[in-house]
Amino acid sequence: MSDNLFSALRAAFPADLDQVAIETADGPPLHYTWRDLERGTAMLANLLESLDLPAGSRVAVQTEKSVEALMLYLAVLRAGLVHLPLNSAYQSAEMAYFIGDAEPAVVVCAGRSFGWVSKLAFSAGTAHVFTLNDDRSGSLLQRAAVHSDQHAAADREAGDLAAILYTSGTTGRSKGAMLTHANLLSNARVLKECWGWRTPEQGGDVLIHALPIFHVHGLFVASHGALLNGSKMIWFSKFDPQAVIARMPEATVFMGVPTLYVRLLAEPALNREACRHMRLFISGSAPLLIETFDAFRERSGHTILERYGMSETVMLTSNPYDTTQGERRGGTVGRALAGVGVRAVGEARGLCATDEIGAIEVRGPNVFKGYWRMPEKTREEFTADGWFKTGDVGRIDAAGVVTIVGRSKDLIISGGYNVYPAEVESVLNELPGVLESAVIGVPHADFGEAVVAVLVARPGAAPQAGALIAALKAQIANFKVPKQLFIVTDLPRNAMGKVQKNLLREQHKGLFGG
Ligand code: MCA
Ligand code: AMP
Repeated sequence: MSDNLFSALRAAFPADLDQVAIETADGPPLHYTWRDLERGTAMLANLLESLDLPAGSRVAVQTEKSVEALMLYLAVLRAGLVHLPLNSAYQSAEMAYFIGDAEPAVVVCAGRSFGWVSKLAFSAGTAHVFTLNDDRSGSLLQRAAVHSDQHAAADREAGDLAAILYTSGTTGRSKGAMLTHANLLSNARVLKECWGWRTPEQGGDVLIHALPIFHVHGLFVASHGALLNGSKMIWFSKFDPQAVIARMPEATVFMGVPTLYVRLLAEPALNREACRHMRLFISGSAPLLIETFDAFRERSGHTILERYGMSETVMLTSNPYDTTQGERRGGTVGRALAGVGVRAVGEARGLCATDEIGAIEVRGPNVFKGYWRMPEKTREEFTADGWFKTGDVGRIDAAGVVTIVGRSKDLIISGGYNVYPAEVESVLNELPGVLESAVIGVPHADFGEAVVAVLVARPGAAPQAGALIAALKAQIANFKVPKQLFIVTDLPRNAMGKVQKNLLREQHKGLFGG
């Protein structure tokens, strides 16, 4: 019996394949039935198989969000290949790194980026570059159209790779987290139970899908949740708070990063009546402020369920769905999911006492296989007894409820996207007139944290903030670009010469009313 994740998702499709599986919510509505997903993924999988790729080949995808892009992901699984999703905001230097490191056999990009992406891909040895646009045009679908709509999913073992997700490194290179079919399926099954997904026989669920599909939250947690339950999705290619609220009367489940909740709250239309039909609101990817948690309960009558995870581990903990098992506590991320181990470890590597703050370490069937072609780094991130070091700092109470209080990794989470200061600093330091820089995260009312840069000019140079921002925009994804940039004479340093980012954060904490 094959352990291909696609086969498990396919087995959960409803018996009546002519029901609507996905309805698009922006533009004229398109209705994709379960049969459309079955046939579309078969044709794409047959196209991929016709390329005769070696086992374990990577398929790198940088496109806008579309149902076809989701089908491509499913087809990659179905064909037994490895999916490599990339943020559509990545610029050429970032793409060059990912393509060079992952050496994908196939790259799929938006038609408008074909020129530069194909150049990068072909020079890195990629054999096939296809285009896929969000209006269903492009060479990928054209080529798939001539293939059969029947396809037997490739046999895959539980430990075979299903996807690689790049997470930026705190120092140096971005790391590709290798996730297996079993990592993803075990997690999806646990979440199905934990969040009480209702099968069609139980009245069914309808998910509002408004997150990007190049990260764990939108691609795995949200899509797997609906697919494994045979539930319909209302599909937004971009988050639009007013439009999402307008569709709530037809839906039951919504998943978002905290910024989406902040933006929903800014809409007067968000009220109990609008949320009457909803069953569950889930938040994750970044800390949900208690103010947002409280305001949402007040306005909607719903208590947001916060959970915690990582690209390397998929989901780790969750507040309870069933409130007879405890209340959903704002500011906490709940208990370890079934089968997942979570512990807090102190400075001297001893286990923390109840409520004592320590480094969070985890293990379980959901924990990834290692970093792509980085055995050393992989070893460093696991303890001798096999626990993965998350880089998050937290405490665990007597009931096992986890509270994340900070991070030991120098990481900014802005609107649910991770930004590594070291990466932004290294690009900034190369710009003309810049001697050195420090990049920090400061509270931001909308994004949770915003990126801010403080830099020192080279002697005799007078770099202009506007020009530096423009230069950064050409080199790195827009969400990493500092929202403000300060030019100073010196960076504050401690006796060891290390930049005191805590002082800079304190100095700039009021910038964005966070
Ligand atoms: C957009 N901008 C941002 C961000 N997004 N700036 C900082 N942080 C951001 N997250 C800026 C752009 O650079 C641009 O600026 C301007 O906002 C408008 O861009 P646009 O794309 O139109 O923005 P938007 O549509 O309003 O997007 C905001 C968003 C989006 C909807 C909050 O960022 C988003 O979908 N975030 C979700 C990320 C996510 O799915 N994370 C899950 C990771 P300019 O005009 O100056 O260029 S998975 C994960 O972390 C784990 C494992 C987990 O636990 O889930
Ligand atoms: P990523 O590398 O994108 O997978 O981001 C994973 C990181 O997001 C975790 O290590 C945490 O720092 C953070 N994170 C995810 N969910 C939460 C949450 N509910 N509360 C606080 N931080 C979170």
